[in-house]
Amino acid sequence: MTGATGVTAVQRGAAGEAASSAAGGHGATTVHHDDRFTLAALGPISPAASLAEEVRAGLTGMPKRLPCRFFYDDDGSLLFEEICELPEYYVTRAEHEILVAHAAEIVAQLPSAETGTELVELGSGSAVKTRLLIAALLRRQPGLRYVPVDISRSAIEESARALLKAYPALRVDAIAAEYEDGLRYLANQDVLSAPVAGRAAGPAPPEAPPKLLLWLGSNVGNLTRAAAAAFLRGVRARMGRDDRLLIGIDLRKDRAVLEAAYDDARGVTARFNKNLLRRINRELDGRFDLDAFAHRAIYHEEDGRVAMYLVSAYPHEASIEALGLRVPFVTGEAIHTEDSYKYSDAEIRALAAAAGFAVERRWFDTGRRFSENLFRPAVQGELA
Ligand code: AVI
Repeated sequence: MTGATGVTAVQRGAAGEAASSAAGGHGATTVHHDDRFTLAALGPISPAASLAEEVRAGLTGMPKRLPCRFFYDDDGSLLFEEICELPEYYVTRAEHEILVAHAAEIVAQLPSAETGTELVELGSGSAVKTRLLIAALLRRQPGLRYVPVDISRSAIEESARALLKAYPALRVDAIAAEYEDGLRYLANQDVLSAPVAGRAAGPAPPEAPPKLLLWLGSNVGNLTRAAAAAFLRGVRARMGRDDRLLIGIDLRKDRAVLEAAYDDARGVTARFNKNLLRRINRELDGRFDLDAFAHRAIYHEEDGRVAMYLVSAYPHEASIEALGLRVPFVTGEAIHTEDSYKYSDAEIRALAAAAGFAVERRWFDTGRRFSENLFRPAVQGELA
């Protein structure tokens, strides 16, 4: 187990909580809670476009679209948690089933290391499923360092508190940041490898324990296939030979099952989708009438993608006062709000190869709806 936290020194603040800034040259703010928990809140290095910019571009373009990353304000995050409990939304349950059945096997598959493995999670959220892997790792090593990377600082703090209470041998060094900023920060702190152009699997920093990186929940599905491969190439460039990536990927299946999963009988997903308009009303002084739009989920089978739309029920105009914008809609006109890509086995192998990984092992739920995939950095020549 490493004792190093990878974050810079802290100064005691008046409230008894410690705070520092400019860790690792990233303008990071570190809040040190106690000797088993640190949190580095990173300012974005290259800030993503703001809601205002995306709304202007997306609603003045043709066809109209809004990016799905804006679903997740506080209300949207709560609605997403509700979605995860819905009978139709099998994704969360299927992945949970896999981890309950196979966490021990997954952990046994990792290269053994005297130092013990460290766990790095992208998009940890409430970390419910992660507990199964934490428990499995702690059965084979005396202590564990867990590094969750999530944009929501409050979600990280809440889940870290619960995990530290449940597992006395755990330490948590959390990072509140966008994934890519978090990964860059970890490389700068020598937790992950720094990418070197043209290198196969980068040498791990000296004496760094091997990492198990987690990217669960089929979050990869909300990227286009090309963007998913590009993002994973960046992750791979920061992994050492003995590091592994466990990635949860939803599988292609019947249209009826998929469309119900994204258009549930209770209308929770519809509210989640319309929350985008509510958010524009609230944050940009928008005048969207939510009843003028219907929620639609359509499986585009050829692309293997469930697309969500908000469809105008009749001709009307919505204004967004903060942008000085009037947005006209004709009957049936759609705003495209999300794609959720589903993968075949061949598409998962192709994704891994395109990102410089080999698929080491895979696990499925009993209904074979979802897959958990252990990727390892491919060695030079392996993918040729
Ligand atoms: C977060 N993401 C993986 C979800 C999905 O299944 O694509 C988001 C979601 N959208 C509607 N329901 C769930």
